[in-house]
Amino acid sequence: MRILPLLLTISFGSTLYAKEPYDWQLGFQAPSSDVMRSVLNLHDFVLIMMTVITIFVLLLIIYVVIRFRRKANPNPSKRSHNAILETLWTGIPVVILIVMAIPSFKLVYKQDVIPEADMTIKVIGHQWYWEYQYPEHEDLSFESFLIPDDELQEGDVRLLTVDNNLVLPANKNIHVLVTAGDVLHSFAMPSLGVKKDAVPGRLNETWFNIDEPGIYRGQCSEICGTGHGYMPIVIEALNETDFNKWITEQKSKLAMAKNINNNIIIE
Ligand SMILES: [Cu+2]
Repeated sequence: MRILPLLLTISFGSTLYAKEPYDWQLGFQAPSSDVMRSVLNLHDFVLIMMTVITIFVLLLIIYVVIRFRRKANPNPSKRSHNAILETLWTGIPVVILIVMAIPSFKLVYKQDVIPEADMTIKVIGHQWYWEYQYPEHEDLSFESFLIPDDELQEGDVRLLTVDNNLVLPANKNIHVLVTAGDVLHSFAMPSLGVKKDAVPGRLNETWFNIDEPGIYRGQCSEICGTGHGYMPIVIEALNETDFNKWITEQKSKLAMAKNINNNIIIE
């Protein structure tokens, strides 16, 4: 269990495993994918290294300030080189950097290489809403807009609730194609460890595998204009059966809409 969220939970009484930001939150959201757990592990590892190095340097400075002050050391040494010391203070940092680089590259590789996908979803950023397409499901697609403050229902999270959630299956490798229709946006889901730029005229790709069914909230993370703060991303993860049921429902709705349109054209 991560210590910082635990302490914060004790001090502020917030929910530990919220997949959304909570009041007085410091640090990261609870991870809900394997990639995000790896990100947190690397972060914790680097944090420990940083802390140890900073304390070591601080102690060294305190020692030097006291030990070599004018009163304690009236005749300073004339020495200007020390081969052993210089080798050490070059060599040790190199070793530290290598120790940090290995897990770091492993993680970059893990995020970048998309495992065999169970489904593909296409995400398109617009000023200022998201569009989601399910290319494997008869071109099913819909838009997702923020619910404004005056239309929020009990239990809705302000600025993080939308009319149409991005519905996805949990425990599946989801291949995500990201692009934009107008300006730069960024598809970011903190609890899944995903942040991918949405660039007009270009298709970026990423992936995630959601641990368990639930609601996950993210936001556009690339300043894209005045509505940038008003285009949240809400992922609703369902188990396989519920997801298949949802897909079937959406498809029949789509077919009905197509029929109505055709009839109007024929008439
Ligand atoms: Cu934006």
